[in-house]
Amino acid sequence: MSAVTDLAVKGAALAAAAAGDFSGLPIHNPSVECASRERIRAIQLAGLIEQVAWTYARVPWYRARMDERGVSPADIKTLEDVRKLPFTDKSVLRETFPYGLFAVPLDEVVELHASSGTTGKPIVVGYNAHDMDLWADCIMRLVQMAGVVPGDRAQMAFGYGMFTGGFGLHYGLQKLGCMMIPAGSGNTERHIAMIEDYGTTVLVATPSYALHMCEVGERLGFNWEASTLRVGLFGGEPCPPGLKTEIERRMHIVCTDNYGLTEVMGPGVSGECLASRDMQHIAEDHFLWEVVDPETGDPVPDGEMGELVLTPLGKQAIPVLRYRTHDLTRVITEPCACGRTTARMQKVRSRSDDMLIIRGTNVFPSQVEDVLAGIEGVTPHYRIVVDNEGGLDRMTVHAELKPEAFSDSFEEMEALRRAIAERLKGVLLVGVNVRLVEPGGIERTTGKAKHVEDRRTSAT
Ligand code: DLL
Repeated sequence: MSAVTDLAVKGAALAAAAAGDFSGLPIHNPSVECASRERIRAIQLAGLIEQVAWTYARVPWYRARMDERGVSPADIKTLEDVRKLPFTDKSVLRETFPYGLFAVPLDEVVELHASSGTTGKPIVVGYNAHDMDLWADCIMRLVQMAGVVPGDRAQMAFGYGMFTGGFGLHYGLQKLGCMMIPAGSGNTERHIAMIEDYGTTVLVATPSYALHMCEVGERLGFNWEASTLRVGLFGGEPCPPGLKTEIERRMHIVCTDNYGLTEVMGPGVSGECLASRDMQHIAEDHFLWEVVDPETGDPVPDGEMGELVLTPLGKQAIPVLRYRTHDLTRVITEPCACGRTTARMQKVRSRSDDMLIIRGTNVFPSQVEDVLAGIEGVTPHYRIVVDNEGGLDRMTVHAELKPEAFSDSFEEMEALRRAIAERLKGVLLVGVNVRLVEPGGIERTTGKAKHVEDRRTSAT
C-alpha cells in the first residue's frame, strides 16, 4: 500500500486524489487557476503593462536602464515585449541595498525580509499591505493544491527570521483558516512532541529537515502511522522524487513541494498539485515567466530546459523586472489532470551557478544525488567536497550508510564503496573519491541542506 493510499483514514479528499479523482480538492481561485490560456495571457499582459509603468515612474534605477535602451512603458504592447526590458540579478539588489529599488515610501512598507546569500551584503525586500495580500493569496493556492483545508493545524518548522519561508507560509495558512503552531526551526524532539500534543495535521519544513524529523521520531519510537499528521508542505530547496517518496512512506503523509525566492516574493511562486507530482503550477497572474538560455539570455524553444526568469506582476513595494533566478527548469502549458490550466514548471533540481567543473567536466550535484538514490544501503544525506591536489581538482562524495548496510567487514564496505565510485564515474564521466560515512554521520540542518563544499573557491 502506498503512503498516499494510507491516507484514507486521514483525509477523504486526499484518498480520492490518490485514486486519481481530484474533484474533492478545493481550487482557491478557479477564475484564474482554471482560466483559458487566452484569458491567462490577457491577465498577464494587463499586469505587465501596469507593472512596467509603475516601476518606470517610481524606481530611478529601472528608469535609467530603460532610458539607456530607449524603451518606455508605452513600448510594452505584447507579452513578448518583456524582452525589451533589462534583466535584473542579485547584484542589482546588492548595489541598491537597502532601499534603492523600493517604489513606495518607507512608511507604507509593513514588512522586510532578506536573503543572506553566501557572500557580501544581504539583499533586502519589502512589502506593503497590498503585497502582503497578494502573497497570502499565492500561499492559499499552493497549500490547497496539497489538500490543506481550513481547520487544519499547521506546524511551522521553517525559521521565523528574515527568511521568507516562515512568515510567508504562516500568513497564508492562517488566512485560509488553519490553526498555526509557530514552533520555528530546530529542537526536533520538541517538534515531535508538539505533533502529538496539539494534533498537528500539516508540517511545513524543508524536505531535508522533514527527513531528519522522521529519523528522530523513529529513534524515539514515535508512531508516524497513527499520528494526526497528513500533509507535508516542503520547499526552499530541491526535493528529489526519491526523497519525497521516502518521507511519504515513512511518515505516512502526502507531501508537496513549493517553490519561490526572496527577490520576487518568497514562497508562493509555484506549487505542486497532487496530479502532476514532478511539476509545480505557477501563479501566472502574479508572475510572468520566461525560460532563457543561461549563457545568452535568449529564449529557449517552448517546453525546453533553461533558466527561469520571473517578473512579478502587481507587486508594489519592490518591483523587480526580469529577475534571473539561476534556477534550471522547463515550463509546459498543457492543462493538468487536477483541473488547473496554469503553466507548470518542472521542479528545480539544479541551478546554473551550482555546476561544478571537475578537471574540465561539468558536474551537477543533482547527478550525484540521483546516483546515490539508486543505491541500496545509502541514505539521502550526502556531501560533496571539492579541493585541489597537486594542481588537479579532486571531488570526494561522502555517502551516509543506512544502519542495516553498516558492517564490520572491511571487504564488504570496500566493495560497496567501489561500487558507488563506479556508478558515479559512469554517470559523471569523471573519477571521484567516495567515502562511506557511518549512519547519522552527515550533519543535519534545520533549514536548507548544504551539500557542496568547494574548497577551491574558498581558498582563493
Ligand atoms: O527559499 C523561498 C521559499 C521558502 C520557497 C520556503 C519555498 C518554501 P530563498 O531563500 O531566497 O527563498 O532561496 C531561493 O532556493 O532560487 C531555488 O534555488 C531554491 N528553492 C526554493 N524553493 C525550492 C524548491 C526561498 N521547492 C532559492 N525546489 C531558489 C528547488 C528551491 N529549489
